[in-house]
Parts: sequence; C-alpha cells; structure tokens
Amino acid sequence: MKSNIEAFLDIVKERNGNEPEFLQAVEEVAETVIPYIVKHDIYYGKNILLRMVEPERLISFRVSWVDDSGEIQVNRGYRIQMNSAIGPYKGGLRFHPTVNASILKFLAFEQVFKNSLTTLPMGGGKGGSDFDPKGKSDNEIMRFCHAFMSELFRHIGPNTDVPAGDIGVGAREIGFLFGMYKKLNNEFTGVLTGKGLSWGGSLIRPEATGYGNVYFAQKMLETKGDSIEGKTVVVSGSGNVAQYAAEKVLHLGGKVVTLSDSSGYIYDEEGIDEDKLSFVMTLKNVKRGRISEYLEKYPNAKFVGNKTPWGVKCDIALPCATQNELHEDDANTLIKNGCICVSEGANMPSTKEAIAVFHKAKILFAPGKASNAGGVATSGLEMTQNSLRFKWTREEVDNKLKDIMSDIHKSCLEYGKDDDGYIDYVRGANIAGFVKVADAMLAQGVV
Ligand code: NDP
Ligand code: 2IT
Repeated sequence: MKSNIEAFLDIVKERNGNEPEFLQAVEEVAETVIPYIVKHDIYYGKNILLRMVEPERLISFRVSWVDDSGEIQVNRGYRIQMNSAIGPYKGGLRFHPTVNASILKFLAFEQVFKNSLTTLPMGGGKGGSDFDPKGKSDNEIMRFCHAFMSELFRHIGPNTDVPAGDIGVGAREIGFLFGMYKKLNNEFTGVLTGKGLSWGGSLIRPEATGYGNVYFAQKMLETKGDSIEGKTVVVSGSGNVAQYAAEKVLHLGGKVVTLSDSSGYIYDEEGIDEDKLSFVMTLKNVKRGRISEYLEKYPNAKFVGNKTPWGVKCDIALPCATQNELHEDDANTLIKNGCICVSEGANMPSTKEAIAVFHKAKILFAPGKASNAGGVATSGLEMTQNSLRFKWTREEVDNKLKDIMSDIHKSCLEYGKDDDGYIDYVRGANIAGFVKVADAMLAQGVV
C-alpha cells in the first residue's frame, strides 16, 4: 500500500509533471510535514498541503520592448501568487534566462514557509522573467523594467502583493520598476522593497540576506559551543547575497577564501579581506564584470573555470549563488575535508542527495528557507517603516534582523530536534513554517 507521502506526491506529479524544481521543493516539504499532519487531528484530512501546493493565482504575460539597435524583443513575465493566508503575497523577482514556471513555483512555494518563519505577516509569491540582463545597457534595462511593470502593476499593490529583488534584480532594477508603478498608479507607496534610501528604502536591506545567513550560522555553531571566529569559509556566488555573507564573516573574524559566478570560482588562499571585497563589490555592482577579473588585481589568487568551489577545504560552506549548485559528490567532498556547517544563502542550492549526506554525517545544515530569510524579513521591516512613514537607524534594523534570525533558529529547534539531540533544521523549518500558515487557512475556511 502506498504511504501518505507517496499518494500525495503522485497527485502533485500528475499535475506538475514537467516542473522538476517545483516537485523537488514540494517533495522535501511533504516528507517532513505529512508525518506531522498525520499525528495532528486538526490538520489531518483537510487537504491542507494539497491546497498549499496550488498557487492561488499564476500570472504570465508578454513583455515586449525595443533594444538599443531598434530591434523588438519579446520576453515572458510571470508572477506566482502562491499563498496569502497570513499576509499580502511577498517575494522577489528574478531576471535570468533560465526562468520558467517550474523555477518560480519552487521559489514561491519555499517563500510561503520562509515568510511564515520570519514572524512577520507576509504571504508568499515570486515572479520574474526569462530576460537576461547580462550585457544589456542601462537604457535597455530601464526599457525592459518599464515594459515589465506596465503589465505587472495591475496585479500588485502595497496590501496585495509586494515584489522585491532576486537574481538579476537589484537596486537599479527596483528603481526602474518603482518609477513605472508610481507613474501608472499615480501613487507613492511601498509596493516594492529594496528601494533606494531616499525614496522609501530601509537601511540594512541590501546587507540583510547575507548578514542574516551568517547570523543563522552563528546560532547553529553556538549549539556546539563554537563560533565563526577563526573559521575558513567557502562562499559561492558573488552577487548581493554572497557579498554581504562574506562581509559579515569578516566582521566576525572568519576567513573567506572563495567567491564564484556562473563562469567559475576564485580561490584566494590568503583570504578575501575588506579591501579585496570592496574591489569585488565595485567589480560586480558598478562595472558588472566577471569574478575572474579578481586576478587582474590580485594575481596570487587562482581562478578555476566552470567549477563550483566545494572542493576547497573549509570549516563552513555558504552556498549563495543558485538552486542545485551543490550535489551529492560535493557534499561528500565537503565532509571529507572537515566541513562542520553548511548554511544556505541561496534558495535550494543543495540537492536532495546532498542534504541526505549532510544529515547522515550529522553536521550543522540550514535550508535556505530558514537561513536566508533575513532578506525578506528586512523587506517586511521596510514595509513596516513605509506604513509608519518613518525610518529606523541601521542599528535598529540590524538588531531586529538578529532577533528574527534567532527566533527562526528557535522555531527550528522546537520542531526539528531528534531523539539523539541532532537538530534537523529541514524538518524544523518546514513544520514551523507550515503550522502558522495552516492555522490561518483553517481559520479562514475553504477559500
Ligand atoms: P545576484 O543576481 O546578485 O547574484 C547571483 C550570483 O549567483 C551571481 O554571482 C551569479 O553569477 C550566480 N549565479 C546565478 N545563476 C547562476 C547559475 N545558474 N549558475 C551559477 N551561478 C549562478 O542574486 P542574489 O545574490 O540576490 O541571489 C543569489 C541567491 O540567493 C538566489 O538563489 C536567490 O534566490 C537567493 N536569495 C536572494 C535574496 C535577496 O534578497 N537578494 C533573498 C533570499 C535568497 P553570474 O553573474 O555569472 O550569473
Ligand atoms: O528569496 C527571497 O527571499 C528573496 N529574493 C527576497 C524577497 C523579498 O521580498 O525581499
């Protein structure tokens, strides 16, 4: 006879068979949450999880725009409004050529649990486009963002759905998107987060995902009486999340030895210090260059093309680039090299098989929906400041972020502690995230 989990996954597969990333995210949640549902009468028999895997609304639209050579380009835009039981839909926009419904549905599904964990009243959503920002001029980016918002604006609002950044969407894109929303709605509201400081943005939002990830790693290490200080840390990615994760590791006395992008990774045995990181920030955020250019300034470092950095010996690994960038063999290599802690800055960077390796070795492992929640949590704090028409200081926001990461860690302990004391942060995060949303859905009836 089929188990509850298999029977559930059969239904989800039948409906979403061609969406591997979405199925991967659902499977991970189902395996940990269904056993909990079965043991708790208030959730059992209500098809709660089946309701949660079906987006409340899935919007797909044409984005046509004119490039610098006068050619008309056509991209596909999306917004997945996954779940609004505990607040307005909230989640980033991703601009990357790989974007499709499967990737955005996995991200939107994860976002529902993540946002629930933040303790703030935010539902889950995600959106984006298969538009590739690489190599585009600022004017092309602006025209694309304006065209994208000329459709998206009718589906969002400060009390309905509040998008933000993700891969390929940073401060520049949020500015262009906000400008067009404001023009079309004739309204200055906090409809997007990640805004510039002079027009409604929050201090610490740019840093929040990376900082929050390291705060979470710190909490995990504390359970072992350990800390970041003196640790060698391997970071993947070199975008927003990777840069600020690296910065916080440096603040806490750790040594960062790698960064990467989709072309490969750099290994700097001497450590990427504050000056070197500042060079990387200018290289990636202003010049929009490639991480391999690090060697032009720091020739003692190595560049390894077309590889991820998981073969580099480290104590702590922070995957901060993209989904499925850390596989089973990488996980085995990390363990063999003595890695004691993996804290995900990206969304679903570790494959299911890699997570199984971490769990078997009983090392500290945090899934992105817990450890990278500091970004969206600080977006929530930006929404609060917008509603209050007020601005908190850097210290105020940073302290709230620290408290939220600590609360998320506590929730993981509440639901994730095994009999032998090992903390399964995957189970902890999934159940804690589920309970709050499920309770709200039950209270609101079948809608
Ligand atoms: P950025 O666009 O700033 O940076 C992305 C980085 O990841 C770049 O170095 C990029 O390299 C690399 N990358 C992207 N796609 C791939 C790929 N297919 N293969 C290898 N490398 C890749 O994005 P963020 O830093 O904002 O996002 C990174 C991760 O963190 C994503 O998983 C995102 O969903 C997640 N996240 C982001 C949050 C935020 O607030 N920004 C919040 C929570 C999670 P290249 O330049 O070569 O493309
Ligand atoms: O994956 C994520 O949590 C984000 N990209 C941030 C979302 C947000 O609304 O700040």
